[in-house]
Amino acid sequence: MHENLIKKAKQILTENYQPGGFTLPCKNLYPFQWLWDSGFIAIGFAHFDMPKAKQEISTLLDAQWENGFIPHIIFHTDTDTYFPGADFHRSDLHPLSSKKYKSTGMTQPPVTGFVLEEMYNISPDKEDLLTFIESEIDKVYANHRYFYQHRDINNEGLVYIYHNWESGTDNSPIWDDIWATVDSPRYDFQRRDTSHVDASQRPSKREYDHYLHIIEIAKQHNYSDEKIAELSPFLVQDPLFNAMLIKSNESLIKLYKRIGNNEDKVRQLEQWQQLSISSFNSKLYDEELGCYIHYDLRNNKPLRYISSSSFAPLFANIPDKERAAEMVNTMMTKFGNPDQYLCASFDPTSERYNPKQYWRGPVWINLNWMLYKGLTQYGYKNIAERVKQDTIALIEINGFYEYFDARKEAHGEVRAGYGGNDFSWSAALLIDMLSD
Ligand code: 9WN
Repeated sequence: MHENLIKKAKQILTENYQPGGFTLPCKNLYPFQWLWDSGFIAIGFAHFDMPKAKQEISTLLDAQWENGFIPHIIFHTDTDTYFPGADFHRSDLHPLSSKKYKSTGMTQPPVTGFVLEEMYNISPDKEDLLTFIESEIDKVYANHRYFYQHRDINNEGLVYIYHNWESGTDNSPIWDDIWATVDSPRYDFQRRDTSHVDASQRPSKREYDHYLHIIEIAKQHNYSDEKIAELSPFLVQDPLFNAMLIKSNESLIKLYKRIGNNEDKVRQLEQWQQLSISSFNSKLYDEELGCYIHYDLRNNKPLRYISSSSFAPLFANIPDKERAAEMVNTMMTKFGNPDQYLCASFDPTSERYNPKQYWRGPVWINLNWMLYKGLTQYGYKNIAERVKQDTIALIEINGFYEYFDARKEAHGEVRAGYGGNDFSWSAALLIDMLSD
């Protein structure tokens, strides 16, 4: 079943793979290596080309900074078809940045730990994979140590992000509340994304002003974590980001135990994990909304909106069974109407919902993949199956787009897949879902 889809998905990944040992998220639109894309891509490759899956992760970790930080974009080439590029980000300002690669000075959701575990589970040759994991796992551990040392300013086990691009959900309507507090300059710059993709499917010019403004502040202080924590107008505890960290902690614990002789690291990870899960549950859960939400650390207030990130904690085993039931109820009431594909990226009943624009509403395959896994884990087999079938349908009808309209009526006569086409993680994660 779905042989043609799988064949096409493999072809996309193979064609997006680059001589530098990494895979483009999407030709033209995203011409470098991105952190969380690489993780998802490695899971896809693991099913049919393990050497490429390993190479993807090794290249990513090779760009790690001396303090354990892993950047969100690694600029492997000088192409100027993406804005803002290496010359704008200036990772060289940070004293501990990579001397080998130019990169951004911000990160993305820490997926690498659980990606190693997924690769291990997929591989028929466990011994070979364990050898590979042994060679890379300490770098991932160092990355987690970086987060707990530098991004957890209240020592509560919850790390902050200082830029919307760190969230991965770049222009979520949740950030509107933050932008309303920021008086960013109006910059003069030439965008590249809107020459590849219809502007109505991308963030606005004003939003880009904010994005650049935060980077300017960080650069003025050579990307010092302490200064960023003090000065960035955007300082958020994001449930998706923290759930990824927690999920990856869990994977590191399991993998270190399998490798053996790493008791100190296991003990440290377990300590982090305990604090993180307990604070996550006490601080980020909104009883009234029945799901997890973001917390604005800069302005000290919860951001009370429902997005697909609100349900990602299911993937990381964070809620207990009772809470999981509440979350599923919220999800199905707000996002689960039969005339909608699961799962919109933002609350379809909100006035901020936009079904065509990027992270303001469309369905994204990486979030669907996490939800599928999370729902399965908690025993919601039927809803998990619906997420899977919706994912297949969206790709079958439209192609391997970056994001999709959640409204069923929008599909058919016209294409309702948006953003970039032949998008790598859509291909990679479909391969994984279809292998189940
Ligand atoms: C900025 C690469 C990345 C994804 C993000 C997605 C988009 C970049 C952009 O593309 O962000 O990082 O230029 O819009 O929002 O999640 O990692 O696919």
